[in-house]
Amino acid sequence: MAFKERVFSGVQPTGNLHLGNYLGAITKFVALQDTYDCIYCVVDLHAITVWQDPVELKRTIREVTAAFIASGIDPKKQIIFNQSQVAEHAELAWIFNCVARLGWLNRMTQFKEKAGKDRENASVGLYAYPNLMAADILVYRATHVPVGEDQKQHLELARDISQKFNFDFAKSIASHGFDEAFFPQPEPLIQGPATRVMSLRDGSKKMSKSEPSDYSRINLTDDADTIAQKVRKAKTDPEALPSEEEGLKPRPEADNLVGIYAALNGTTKADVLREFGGAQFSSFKMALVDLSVAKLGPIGAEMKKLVQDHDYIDSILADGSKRASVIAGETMKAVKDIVGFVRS
Ligand code: AQP
Repeated sequence: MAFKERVFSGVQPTGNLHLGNYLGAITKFVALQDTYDCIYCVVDLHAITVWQDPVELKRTIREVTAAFIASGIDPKKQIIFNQSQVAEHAELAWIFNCVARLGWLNRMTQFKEKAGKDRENASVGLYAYPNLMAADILVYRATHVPVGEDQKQHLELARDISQKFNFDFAKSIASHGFDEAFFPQPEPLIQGPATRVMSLRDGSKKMSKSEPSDYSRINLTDDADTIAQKVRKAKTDPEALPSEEEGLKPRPEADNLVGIYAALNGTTKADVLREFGGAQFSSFKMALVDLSVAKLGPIGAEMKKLVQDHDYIDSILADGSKRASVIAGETMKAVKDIVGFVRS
């Protein structure tokens, strides 16, 4: 059976959305809506794998929704919803908890990084996070998943879970009229010059919502002055920019800023170096400020406006959840039959 092509991806409502989330994920979401049916999810169940203040969580769920819309995702054409409103995500995740192997989860580097030294004190949810992510994707039998580079390993795990489910239940799948694999092998879409945007303070660390220093990231809601300050203070080295990409290799901070410029401008690092090769950082940073403000300013302003309108945002999430539930419900019915549950 050929699978219907469908895009799924999610963003956690865990704090300030930043340039990494925007370039690594959200801009891709926007581009893909022209060619695919897309489902974009505010993954609030993932968010609570680490403690979230309930009042703040509600705010950030609405803020991520506002970011999707302000960036250009059409909520009428595509589905935008929050994960906790579609119970099938958690239901399928349980089944995947029974399919995935401990050894697979033990290899997940994100758990190791996030749990840190205090592993015993991490939530079980944080450990099982990749199984829920597999369920998010596969409950829609999605075929394409745009994500940043940091999610590559989790995507590979989703593919392993899909394959093992199809293998373990092959007979039952066939007996229920599915002549091939029940779940697809979801393809990660990780492309372009900014699949891993690094901290502005340290070119070896990913730009991240949970990094304590706000100067490490550009938030989507930062105003022009704040963006300018952060770019000006971004760590660099004393050399001029190289003319060839090869010259960026030993210079992570320069590489990062060039990648950000290229992604914001819709070009490549090579194009940026053709224009700025030999320039000092002072002049390159000025150009980067102008570009960042021009691209992010209108999105931040629209987000701030949209997020005030709870009724509008909540109606988008309610409508999206209803439409998502129809697809997820169909998958879960079939999964229950395949697994051998009795249902009425
Ligand atoms: N620095 C990044 N560069 C490129 N892509 C990134 N993404 C995140 N950081 C970068 C991509 O954004 C999407 C949503 O991410 P998420 O909210 O689900 O969680 P995350 O990857 O854990 O993001 P953060 O900001 O780093 O959060 P914390 O600090 O809580 O860990 C994903 O597609 C992700 O790849």
